[in-house]
Amino acid sequence: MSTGKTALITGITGQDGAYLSELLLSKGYTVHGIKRRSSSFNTSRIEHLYQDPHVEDPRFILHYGDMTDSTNLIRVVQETQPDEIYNLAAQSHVAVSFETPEYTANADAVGTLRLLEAIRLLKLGDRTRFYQASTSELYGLVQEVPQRETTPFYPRSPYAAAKLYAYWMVVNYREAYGVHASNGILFNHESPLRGETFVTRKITRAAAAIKLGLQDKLYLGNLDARRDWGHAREYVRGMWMMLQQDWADDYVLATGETTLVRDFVAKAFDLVELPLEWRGSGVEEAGICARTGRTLVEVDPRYFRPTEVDLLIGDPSKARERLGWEHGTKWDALCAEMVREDLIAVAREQRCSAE
Ligand code: NDP
Ligand code: GDR
Repeated sequence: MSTGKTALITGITGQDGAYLSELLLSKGYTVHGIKRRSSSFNTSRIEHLYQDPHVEDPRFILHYGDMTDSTNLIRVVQETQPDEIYNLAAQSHVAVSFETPEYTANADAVGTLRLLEAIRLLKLGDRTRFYQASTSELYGLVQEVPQRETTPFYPRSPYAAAKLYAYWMVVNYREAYGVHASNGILFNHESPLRGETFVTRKITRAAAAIKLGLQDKLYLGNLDARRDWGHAREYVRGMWMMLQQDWADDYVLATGETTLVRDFVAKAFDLVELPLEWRGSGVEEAGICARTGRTLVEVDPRYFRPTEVDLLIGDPSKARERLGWEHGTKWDALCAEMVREDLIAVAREQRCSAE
């Protein structure tokens, strides 16, 4: 049943866009999403939500667009007149941002400004609430642990620097024009829908593929980085909660627990019954299967970043106290869910290629 509320989601085809769409549809929203034109399908995460546009009063509607195209964004905002905009679109891969710094700035930094300007130009400031997908990458070089809303920022990548600009534009539009605009400073959140080149999914997919005999080895970069990993489904609920408050504000969403990349790898391989022993150190480090003696994990310096974020651990107290937000899934349960889903997905691909 419709609540009459309308949301516009940029980045609807991504991990968070898919979970947020499900959440808002379940709450009776009409959901509009901006998707990029692509030469191959980019809607696999939201296919189950697709509605034939010919049905009467569709509640899930996609529009072509791009964060680098102001006129497109203004037109879509004007046509949809959203009560809530969730700006999730971004070139979101930190390592890729070192290769494409200018594009990352255009999409992630100026793209956010374009949307805020659309709200201002269309005089929607009294109606439209705005959520910005800010990030724990803003903290970068460790200044304080755990990191909270008041911790100073020190971005360590073109991605983080672009997100820093977006963060401050959100604060500025809130203060200068009274826009109900909030930053969610979200720590890493993962799921079976996570992109396959982010480290958790790369690991769980490789563990499944090695177990099923489709891959020999997993190559990784820095195994010593620590991340605060939560479940994406729980984090999109926090995004929605921020926009239901009377006053816009900025909130950290995190679990408060941090884990080494190396430990996530070990857990995933344990789950597929290929327990690892670590040998060597630095670029020589390798994960050897304790049962067979086979080398399953190697370090490849190609995956090192020019500047790294060594330690992320967030303090979600403000979100807990003011929003009532809680996370439920711990990193090892998250890892288990991802491995389970990847075993199913890889086995399905194996069957298809055999047919
Ligand atoms: P994904 O990479 O899974 O999704 C990014 C989305 O943005 C995709 O829909 C992508 O489209 C779209 N997109 C990329 N560039 C453009 C562009 N130029 N114009 C329009 N759309 C574009 O990211 P997540 O879902 O994981 O993250 C959502 C947001 O939250 C991102 O802004 C990310 O930076 C931020 N974030 C993520 C965290 C996490 O741990 N997941 C933590 C903190 C912040 P396509 O499918 O065509 O590529
Ligand atoms: P991150 O996530 O950079 O934290 O950004 P990612 O999973 O890419 O890296 C996490 C850590 O793992 C190390 N690492 C590797 N990373 C990748 N991708 N591939 C590897 O082979 C590999 N080996 C080791 C990385 O060096 C890093 O330390 C994510 C994104 O979703 C951002 O958009 C978001 O803002 C932040 O999380 C919070």
